[in-house]
Order: sequence, then C-alpha cells, then structure tokens
Amino acid sequence: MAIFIIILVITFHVLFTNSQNHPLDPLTPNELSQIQRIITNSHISSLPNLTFHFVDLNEPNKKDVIQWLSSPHKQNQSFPYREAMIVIRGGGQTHELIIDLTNSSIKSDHVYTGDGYPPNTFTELLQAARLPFKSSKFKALISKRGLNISEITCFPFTIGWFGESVTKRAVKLSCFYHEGTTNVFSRPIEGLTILVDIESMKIQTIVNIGSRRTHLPRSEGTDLQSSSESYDPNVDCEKTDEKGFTIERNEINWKNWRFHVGFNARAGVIISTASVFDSGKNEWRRVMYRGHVSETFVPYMDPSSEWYYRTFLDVGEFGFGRSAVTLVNLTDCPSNSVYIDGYMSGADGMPQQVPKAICIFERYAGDIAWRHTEIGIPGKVITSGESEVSLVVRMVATVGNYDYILDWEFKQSGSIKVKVGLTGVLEMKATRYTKAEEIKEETYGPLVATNRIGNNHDHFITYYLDLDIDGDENSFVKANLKVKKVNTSPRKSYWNVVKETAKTENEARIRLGLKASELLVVNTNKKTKLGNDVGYRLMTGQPAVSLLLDDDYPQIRASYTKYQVWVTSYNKSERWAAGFYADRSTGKDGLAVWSRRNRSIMNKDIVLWYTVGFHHNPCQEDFPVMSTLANGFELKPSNFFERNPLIKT
Ligand SMILES: *[C@@H]1O[C@H](CO)[C@@H](O)[C@H](O)[C@H]1NC(C)=O
Ligand SMILES: *[C@@H]1O[C@H](CO)[C@@H](O)[C@H](O)[C@H]1NC(C)=O
Ligand SMILES: *[C@@H]1O[C@H](CO)[C@@H](O)[C@H](O)[C@H]1NC(C)=O
Ligand SMILES: *[C@@H]1O[C@H](CO)[C@@H](O)[C@H](O)[C@H]1NC(C)=O
Ligand SMILES: *[C@@H]1O[C@H](CO)[C@@H](O)[C@H](O)[C@H]1NC(C)=O
Ligand SMILES: *[C@@H]1O[C@H](CO)[C@@H](O)[C@H](O)[C@H]1NC(C)=O
Ligand SMILES: *[C@@H]1O[C@H](CO)[C@@H](O)[C@H](O)[C@H]1NC(C)=O
Ligand SMILES: [Cu+2]
Repeated sequence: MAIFIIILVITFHVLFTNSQNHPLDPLTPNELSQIQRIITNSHISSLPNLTFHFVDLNEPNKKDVIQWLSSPHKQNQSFPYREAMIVIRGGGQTHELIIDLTNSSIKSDHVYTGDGYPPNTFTELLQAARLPFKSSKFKALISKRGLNISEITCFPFTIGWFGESVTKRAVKLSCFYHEGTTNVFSRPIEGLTILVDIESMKIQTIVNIGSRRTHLPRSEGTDLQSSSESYDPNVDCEKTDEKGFTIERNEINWKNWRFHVGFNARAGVIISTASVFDSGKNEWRRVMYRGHVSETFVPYMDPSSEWYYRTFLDVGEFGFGRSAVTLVNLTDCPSNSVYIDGYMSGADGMPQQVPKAICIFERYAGDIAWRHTEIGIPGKVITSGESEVSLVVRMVATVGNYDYILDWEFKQSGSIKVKVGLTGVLEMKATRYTKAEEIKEETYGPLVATNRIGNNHDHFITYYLDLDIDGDENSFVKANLKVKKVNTSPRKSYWNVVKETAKTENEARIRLGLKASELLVVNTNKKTKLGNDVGYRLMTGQPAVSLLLDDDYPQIRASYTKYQVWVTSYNKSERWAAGFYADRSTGKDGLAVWSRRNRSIMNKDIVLWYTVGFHHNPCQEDFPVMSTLANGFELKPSNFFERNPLIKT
C-alpha cells in the first residue's frame, strides 16, 4: 500500500452521439479542462501552492435523475443542470468548490476546517518519494549499510492518526532495494523510516534503528514471471464474436439488465440506475440506484515503532480510481471484452486518462444456470436446463503492493454478484530469521520466505449500495430462523422464519454469524400477485469484522468495520464510510457517526452498506506474488419476480 506513480500520456477521443448525456456520466476530459480553466481564471488562482485533490461530478438530486430517466422524451431533452465538486488546497487550506458547468461559474467556495485532509496528490507523493535522494544524511546511512543508492526506491505511506490534537499533512517513506529483481516490495530495507511534511515538502526526521534488523533479503527467487500463456476461457465458445450487449456512452443494455457505468478517482467503477426487465410484467423495474466501493481499511497487526502506523484507508487516502490500471486484454479480461477509459484530474487540474480502466464482457463460465432430469414419467427421461451466461464489469486497482480486482456480475436470474479478488505482493518485513523454529519472539506474522516476515493484516472493503427495489421506499428485514420444539410429532424440532423489520438505523447494524438470519431489502408498497412483499436478499460471503479494540486509534477511524451490515437513511452527502477527509481522520465523520442519529429507516429511501472482510495470516504461497483470494456477496431477487425469470412463459 504505497504508490507507483505513472505519468500518463493523454489523448482524447470524445465521441458525440445523438442521445443526451446521462446525468450521472463521469466528467469528460473537456469538462475537466473547463474546470481547470475556470479555477485558474478566478480569484482562487491567487492562492499560493494551488493543487487539485479531487474533482468529480456533483451528484445531481436523485429525484431529478429518476424523473429524467422515466421521461419518455429523455432522448431529446438534456438534463437541466450539470455541476462539479472540486476539492483543492491553496495557502495551507482546503477549499470545497461547486462549479456550474452550464455557465462556467463558481457557485460556492467553502473552506473546510474539520479534521482530516483530502488525498495527497500523486505529484506530492512523487516529490516526497524523491526527497531522500537529496538528503546527505540518508545517503550516508545507505552507504553505511553497504547499499548502492541507485538501486533504492522509496514509497510513501499514509500515517493514520494516533490521538494527536493537531495533525499535519505527512507521509512516512519506506525504502526497498530493487537490485537484481523486478519485485521491489520483496526486498524491504528494514529499520529506516523517513517522515516527510507534505505541506513544506521537507524531510522532518529520519529514523534509523539498530543494525540487528537490517538484514536485507536476497533477490534470488523473487521475480514475478508468468509460467504459462494467458488462456482465454471464452475462446472456445461459439458466441465469442458477439459481445452480447450494447453500450451507448456509459449505458449498458444486456439481456434483461440495463445500467450505467461511471468512474471517479475515489471509488473507481460506479454502477448506477440498474434496472431489470420483468417479462411477466413487460416493464423495467428498479433495483439499484448506485453501487460502488466506499472505503477500504487495511490495518497491519504490528505495533512496533516502524509498522504501527500502517492502518490504511486506501479509498479515502489514495483512491481506487486513482489507482486504476490499464487492463491487459486476455490476461485481465477475456477476448470479447469492451473497454472504457477512465478520466480524472491531475494535481494541476489537467485531465488524465487511464486507458482501458474498465472492461465489460459476457462470461460463459461453464456453470449451470438451472437444470432438471425428470424420471417420474414412465418410459421417459426428460432433461432440460440452461448454461449460465452473465455480464461482468471489472476494474483493477493497484494500490502499491496489492492489486484489488473489483467485479460486478449481472445474471439473468436477476442477481447482482459482487466480488473482490486480492492479489499482488505482500507487504513484508525483513528479518534475520531463515527458519521458523529459530523464532522465539513475537514477529507479528509468519516467515514466508528467507529473511522475510509476512505481517498479519486485514482487508475490509466496504460497499455503498443504494438499493431502490421497485421504487425509493424500502425497508430492511431480518428474517430470523427460530428453532421450535414440538411434542405432538415423532420429530422434536424444526425451524421457521420470524421476520423483523428494522425501524431505525440502530437496529440495522448486523454482526454476521451470531444468529441464522436472512437479510432482505423489501418494498412493502409493492406485492407479488401472491401477496408477498417484493424484495432482494443480501447473500453474504465469508464474514470478518475488525478484531481491534474499540479504543484503538485506527479502529476509531474505521469504527464501521465492527459490523458487516449497516442501513442508513439516504442522504446524498453520506457516501464515504470513513468520512470524506480520510487522510489523518479522527473518526468524527463516517458511517458509524451517521448511523448514531438513529433515523427511521422503515418505508424510507435507504442505503445498504456491506463490508467484505479478509483476515490475512500470510503463508509461503503468497510469495513472491499471491494467487487471487476472493470474497464477496450477492444481491438476489426474493419474491421480486412472480416466478423464476429464466423460464419464459
Ligand atoms: C425527438 O425529436 C425528434 C425530432 O425532433 C422526433 O422525431 C422524435 O419523435 C422525438 N423523440 C421523442 C422520444 O420525443
Ligand atoms: C449560472 O446559472 C445558474 C442557474 O443555472 C444561476 O443561478 C447563476 O446565477 C448563473 N451564474 C452566472 C455567473 O451567470
Ligand atoms: C550502482 O547501481 C547502478 C545502477 O544499477 C550501477 O550503474 C552502478 O555501477 C552501481 N554502483 C556500484 C558501486 O555498484
Ligand atoms: C508552498 O510550498 C512550498 C514547498 O513546496 C512551501 O515551502 C511553502 O511554505 C508553501 N507556501 C504556502 C503559503 O503554503
Ligand atoms: C482482445 O483480444 C482478442 C483476441 O486476440 C481480439 O479479438 C480483441 O480485438 C482484443 N481486444 C482489444 C480491445 O484489443
Ligand atoms: C446529510 O448528511 C450530512 C453529512 O452527514 C449532514 O450534515 C446533514 O445534516 C444531513 N442531512 C439531513 C437532511 O439529514
Ligand atoms: C433508536 O430509536 C429507537 C426508536 O425510537 C429506540 O427505541 C432506540 O432506543 C434508539 N437507539 C439508540 C441507540 O438511540
Ligand atoms: Cu492481505
């Protein structure tokens, strides 16, 4: 979790089509340039050291978007307004601006004075990472260790918050030795930490601790090489030539689904206005207004002076969109993929492109969507069934050493399956140990390769899921399985379902695994012909909650990770689970704080939050690079359709 800085060559191909822009379309390169011009021509340009930290669409009001989408004339009517929200720093302050893009005016300029900071720009991180090479003290320490300065790479790490009453924008650098390897993270230079003040862009301190732990792991066996050619699972399939869906600007139509794909520097891929076609009713029905990664929390389980601060909130501190990489055809995505580029602003406000940031493809996984063999009819064996074909939207965020594969999979059954795959290189600590049995002290993780400890840590990926099941007004239901005793039957027990609707936010915080429950988002205003409330069920994955103590500082900042499930009342400005200003945040903003308002969530526009968690106790197979480890969840129709939508009447 540090940053590779990639300088991008920017080319623009702006396509104009007859249809109007979707109001949730990401800002185009032209709009990003327009924003840059507006700001550099305004009073704000006089602020010293002006840097752009975040530029995004200022999300239009939900009711306006829904109204526009349902208008029969939308093809001919442009959405009435378009605004951008910009966070800049200048003169040592954080400014939040709203720009009206229709007449190029600055609508508001507000100075943020609360805790925490916007993400550091890549330019700042790059400058910080270069500082040691101008420091004679650092150079002397390196040569004292017998190392060659030309073989060193330093990476900036965010430093969290540990109760300080005044915080500064700062990062700590850790350095690695790339001599003889392409796997930079495999050769950590231990015991050397450089604190950089970002605001003055100066080294504050260089901490160099004893030579005991300075053992540098060797380069042998560290390279990352693929041992086989990429195999395309779709290649043998006859349907490979057709992509199977249409994409017009950012709107996707595929079989019984239609939805919008967006992108920003913080969340990365954003799925909006997803509706499913109900062939029984002959209409499109709303399922999800918006879904995206809201935050990640990656605390390392090492309280030593060199490692304690590694408690990353990657989405808020760096950005998944900012870390999006260009996808490689046939390795990252199959041959029938369509790619979408991602755009965002650089530190100077100029547009930057990530070519092929998102891929969309039909998947033929070789699975069975449904089947049955009927042998009950005398003299006949009847087999029917269908193979599974789904549509996947994929992005990869490479946040330093780790790669997060983010998939949204749409199924014709009406399900949306969300998967997070973790791969990449472990964050490792150099050690003198070469054998597990030599270790008699606490090392905070196992030996994963000669002279390397794989530090224990967690990954919590929290999703924002604004579900709108057949409309805005939804409720959250816990269908608890209750064991009943019987004495009037040869059986002694059975279970039935006792439904409980969460009335307020407080009742909708769930720690999974404590009791058998099905979790549902339902619309009690809409019923099936049989009279059941229409709904979608949250099928949870392997559950993991944060095990840190409540009063541990990183836990205070990410207190929402104590529960996997939360439901809040919809509020446009409540989207980022650890608060918008995550860098050096103090826990005063975020999901847990909003939920404490204990708003009513019955028959209201509600947002479901789900955290995919991994406790990672590394093993040797995670070296030199780990195989993909996946977890996720599924949103599955439950009394939404009159019957299985795969079986057409
Ligand atoms: C859009 O405008 C065109 C030309 O003005 C017209 O032919 C068409 O019917 C309109 N479509 C809708 C959906 O209003
Ligand atoms: C820009 O348009 C908005 C409404 O669309 C209006 O309120 C505002 O005054 C306009 N600003 C300028 C500078 O024209
Ligand atoms: C240090 O590394 C550089 C770059 O690999 C190399 O050109 C140089 O010869 C090395 N110097 C020493 C003293 O090994
Ligand atoms: C501008 O940045 C430089 C370092 O990049 C710093 O020394 C200076 O103090 C900053 N000025 C202000 C007003 O923040
Ligand atoms: C991906 O590879 C396939 C198979 O070689 C090719 O047909 C397709 O055009 C490639 N797609 C892109 C975007 O390069
Ligand atoms: C919406 O959320 C923001 C941020 O939490 C809060 O300041 C505001 O009061 C909320 N608005 C309503 C109507 O609850
Ligand atoms: C939340 O509100 C409900 C209903 O008003 C109330 O019973 C409950 O005690 C409240 N919980 C908290 C923690 O405020
Ligand atoms: Cu891990």
